[in-house]
Amino acid sequence: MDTKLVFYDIAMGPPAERYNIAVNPWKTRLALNFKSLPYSTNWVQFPDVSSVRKSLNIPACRKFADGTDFHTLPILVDPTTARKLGDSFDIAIYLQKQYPAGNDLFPPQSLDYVFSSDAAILIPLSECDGSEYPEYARFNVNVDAAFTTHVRLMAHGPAFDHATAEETKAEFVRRAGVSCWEDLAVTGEQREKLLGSFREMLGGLAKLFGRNGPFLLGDRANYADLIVGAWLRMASKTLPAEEWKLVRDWHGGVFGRLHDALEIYAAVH
Ligand SMILES: N[C@@H](CCC(=O)N[C@@H](CS)C(=O)NCC(=O)O)C(=O)O
Repeated sequence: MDTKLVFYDIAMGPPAERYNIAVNPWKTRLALNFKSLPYSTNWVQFPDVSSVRKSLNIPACRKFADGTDFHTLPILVDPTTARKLGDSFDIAIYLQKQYPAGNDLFPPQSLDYVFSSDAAILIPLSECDGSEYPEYARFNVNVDAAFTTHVRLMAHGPAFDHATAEETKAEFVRRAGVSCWEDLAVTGEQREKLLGSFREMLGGLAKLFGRNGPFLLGDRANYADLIVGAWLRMASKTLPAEEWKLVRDWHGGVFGRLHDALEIYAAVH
């Protein structure tokens, strides 16, 4: 029997140029590589996420604002234990407990970061089970809220697979309650303002990264670095190049350094 872990990620772009941008699957991929665990990727086209998740009998862990199920990835299946998990934070905890050898995802540390904003989040975020590693759970929720509040900056970035592009765009338009894809673009003064807010938010986060860096605890990464790193991966692929360059350089270059230092855990298997 093949005992490799099976990881479900969202495939963007046409098959020959497939790439991955989704933040929560990125958290899982970084964690799998960080722990040097053998796994294979099952690539799922964006419109197929719901049916794949349902076919594995994994309940939705997220809901749309109207209360209906929002089926998401990542999913991890472990053939050795027959466990199936459908939330990136649960997956990270499982990996640490089931495979404690090697790099530690959750070394004790205080992660004193709280994000608050009046800006609405279009699709509510999941609850994060804080019963284990509560510092990390709270950090995950706050970092997700902080970036999600600015995610419209990244909305027009991805190049979709031609075969599914129209369906994918239509779904984003439906969720946003706008009338066409172009309405989702943030431009001009509105963009400048949102970029300014993004910079300020990142300034708060940058304070947690000590002078030594590149990681929160110095030269060894942990899951909190991977959470931020996953958002940076998504930003790097979806922001216009000149804006990604700004993000890398803001606040003394802390996020460019973090992104680059995590490159060793970003291999796509
Ligand atoms: N709390 C979940 C959230 C997962 C989530 O929101 N996944 C997004 C990608 S980052 C997704 O699958 N989206 C599918 C869609 O938008 O249809 C987790 O951490 O795994």
